[in-house]
Amino acid sequence: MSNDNTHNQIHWFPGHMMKAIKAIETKLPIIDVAIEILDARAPLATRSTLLDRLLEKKVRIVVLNKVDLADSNITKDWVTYFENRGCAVLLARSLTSKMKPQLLALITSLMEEQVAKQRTKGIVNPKIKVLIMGLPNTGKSTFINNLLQRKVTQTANTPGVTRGQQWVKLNPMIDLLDSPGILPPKMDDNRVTMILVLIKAIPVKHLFLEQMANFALIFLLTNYYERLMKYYEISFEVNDINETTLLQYFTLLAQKYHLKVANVGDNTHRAMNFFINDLQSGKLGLISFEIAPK
Ligand SMILES: Nc1nc2c(ncn2[C@@H]2O[C@H](COP(=O)(O)OP(=O)(O)OP(=O)(O)O)[C@@H](O)[C@H]2O)c(=O)[nH]1
Ligand SMILES: [Mg+2]
Repeated sequence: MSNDNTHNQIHWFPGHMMKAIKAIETKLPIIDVAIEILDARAPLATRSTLLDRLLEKKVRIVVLNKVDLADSNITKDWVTYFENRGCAVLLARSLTSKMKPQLLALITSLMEEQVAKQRTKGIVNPKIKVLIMGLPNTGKSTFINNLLQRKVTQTANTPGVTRGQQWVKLNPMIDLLDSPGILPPKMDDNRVTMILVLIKAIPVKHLFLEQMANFALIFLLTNYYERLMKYYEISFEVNDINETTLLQYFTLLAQKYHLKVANVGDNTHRAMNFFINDLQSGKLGLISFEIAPK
């Protein structure tokens, strides 16, 4: 597999992202709680450590979102992983389950002391300001809409939808700040880049298709072999994974599903897109891309 061009290919750090980071930085002095929305399928790849130092003194909550797409056995280990590192963890299915009661209970218990302190200082109605942050497309805006049970922020399955910050009132005490997705300025790790493209935190570039499809196929052959075999019923000798055998697999996939186009060379490209779509839409089952380190 050739990784040579990766560094030239990923330069996705648009101007609005730099602005987003600066905007968060300027708001931090008034923030009490920072909620990091991570994709449950790839919690480390979607964790930005960029603001870690600035967030040291804040109460922090990790939301593992999209658990409805992730491998539940693996998700369990991630909960332990983050809890062992002193983070409060919330599992979220932001499209389908109401998250407000759980989040309110968590914020109330984590902020109990601070709120009591404010009251003793004579503040009758203490306020809690909560920052919602995370990589593009992890579901920040959907999570907020879920909490409010109405569409207060715009959402879509492409990265970079939210462009500006927006305050939303959760209850008389708690204000939430939705912010645009932030990415680390450089992505040196090819594996992380591929995962981020597959979960749509980074937009797909045409250049990537083959690299992305090969990465995804090798990942499934290695981690979800039986499921892959059962779904497409196309055999693959796992001891013999190389560029030729991978391409052969996509050729067979194109044949099996009659993915014909006039230009013969494009058949495999159609098969690659088809395969990636199946993976992203959950047809290949619940999949996690990262396993929690012990
Ligand atoms: N299956 C599933 N999809 C989700 C979940 N939460 C969000 N989504 C989908 O993920 C996509 C991105 O959601 P957004 O809320 O726009 O993400 P965002 O983090 O605000 O994205 P940016 O504003 O671009 O940074 C949308 O297609 C949502 O429907 C979830 O828990 N499960
Ligand atoms: Mg958004």
